[in-house]
Formats: sequence, C-alpha cells, structure tokens
Amino acid sequence: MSYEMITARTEGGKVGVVTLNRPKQLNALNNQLMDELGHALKGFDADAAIGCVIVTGSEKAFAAGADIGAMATYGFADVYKGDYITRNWETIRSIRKPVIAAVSGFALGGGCELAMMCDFIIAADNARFGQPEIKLGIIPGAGGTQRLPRAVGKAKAMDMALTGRMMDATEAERAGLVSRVVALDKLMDEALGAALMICDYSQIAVMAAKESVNRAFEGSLSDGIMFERRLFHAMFATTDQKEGMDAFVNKRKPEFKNQ
Ligand code: CO8
Repeated sequence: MSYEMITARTEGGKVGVVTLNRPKQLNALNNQLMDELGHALKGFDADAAIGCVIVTGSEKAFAAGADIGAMATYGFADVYKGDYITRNWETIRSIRKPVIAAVSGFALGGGCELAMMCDFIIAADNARFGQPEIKLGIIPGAGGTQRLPRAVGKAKAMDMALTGRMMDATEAERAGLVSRVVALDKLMDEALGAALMICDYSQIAVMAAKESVNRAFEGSLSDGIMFERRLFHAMFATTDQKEGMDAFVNKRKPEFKNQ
C-alpha cells in the first residue's frame, strides 16, 4: 500500500515512525488517513525487527481533529452504520507493541483522542490539547469523554468537554495527560530515546506490561491485580527472565532474545 496522507519509516532498524502528513488541513483525520495509519501500524506490529512505534504529526499540528469538511454533510444513518468516520478508529487499540504519541502543536478533538489511544504521550512545549467538539454542536466520539477523565480527572475533563478550551503542555503534564514535556526541537530525540530504550528490553515483557497497564482501565482493581499476577507468573516461563536476572546477578548487560 502506498501512502498519501502519512509517511512511515524505521529508525535504527527497530523503531517504526508514522508521521501524519496532511499539513494544509492540520492533519485533519479522514477515512483514508485512518486506513493508512492502521495499515502502517499493523505492518510494524507484524515486523519482528520492530520493538516500538512512534506516531507524530507536524510542528503546528499533531492533528486538529476529524475532518470537519468531510463530516459536515453526514446524517445519522451515515455515521451510525459505521461506513464513514467510525469504521477504522479502533485499529490502533489492537497493536500489541508500544505506541508512543510524539505531539507538537494542536491535538484537538479526534487528534487528542488519537494521542490518548497511544500508550503514552510525549509533548513538545507548544502542544495544545482539547476536545472542542461542543463548539460544533457535537460531543467527542472516540474516547474523549472516557479516556480524558481517566487521565486528568472529572473536573478538568468536564471543563474541557463543556467549554472546549485547550490545555497547554505544562497543564497537560501537571494533569497527567502527558508523560513528559520537552522543547519542540527535542521532541523526536526524546521520543526516539524512549522507543529505543523499550526496544532493548524483552519484547515479551514489554507486551505483557502494556497489556497489564491497559487492564487498569477496564474492569475492577481486583481483576486487574489478578491479571497482572498471572502475567507476572508467566514471565518466569521465558528465557528473557532467566537472561535478565542472570545478567543482573553477574553484573553484565542482558541480551534479550524475545523468547
Ligand atoms: N477539519 C478540517 N479542516 C481543518 C480542521 C479540521 N478538524 N482543522 C483545521 N482545518 C483546516 C482549516 O479549515 C484551514 O484550511 P484552509 O486553509 O483551507 O482554510 C487549515 O486547516 C488551517 O486552519 P486555520 O486557518 O483555522 O488555522 P489556525 O491556526 O487559525 O487555527 C485551529 C488552528 C485552532 C486548530 C483551528 O483550525 C480549529 O479550530 N480547527 C478545528 C478544531 C476542531 O474543532 N476539532 C474537532 C473536530 S470534530 C472531531 O474531531 C470529532 C472526532 C470524532 C471521532 C469519531 C471517530 C470514531
């Protein structure tokens, strides 16, 4: 598949980097872009050489939301049947390897929701997050009313969903929406550094950690604790656990084989 609305490349042979690439529309998200993004993410997930994926945008916009021009004439039947904006938004959730959002500029509406679907967000100091759907006479449709309150709490999530105001990078970090804030010109270095660090760990342990943290947002605490305990036990069936612990005991660097 050749891409028109994204680019996909690898860094260091280990990290997949997907860049949203509709600069004139501030990376507004439409069906084609979401199809291309899903295809690229699935490709990296299936590639044994890749240990982590970064999704990023442009300096001005990670993504300014779903494409308003494309949506403007849709009726209820169009969107409810799922043929239009809803059909391909969940692909990213099926990716088992870690996906980091490297966000600069606007991450609004569906753009903020896409960033929140990634495993964690590293933000540039010019990043601005928001759920401004209320200004368009609609509400968020891809997790903005669900993931945002889990990330920043009810008060800020309500404030953002009801007023449509944006949060800058400092506020987003303080509120727990993003894990780190760095200078704009350091954004990709920071994201790549984190990705390469993840790639050097046991891929099995990394995937299990991702699965287990995600479990914290679905179901009860006791179910989550039990899920984590069983995955923790399962780690002791891997060669990588033997290697990691032997390397620590013998004061050497581990060489994980992802087995
Ligand atoms: N859709 C389409 N085009 C857009 C969008 C968008 N979301 N955002 C910006 N653009 C276009 C503008 O129309 C403009 O195009 P043109 O040059 O042809 O006029 C170009 O990008 C540049 O935009 P501006 O001139 O407005 O740039 P500014 O720097 O003045 O402002 C803003 C930047 C603040 C980001 C402003 O463009 C803006 O408010 N954009 C809309 C933000 C928004 O409302 N986003 C939410 C959209 S609704 C949504 O995301 C619902 C998601 C539901 C997903 C459900 C799936 C399951």
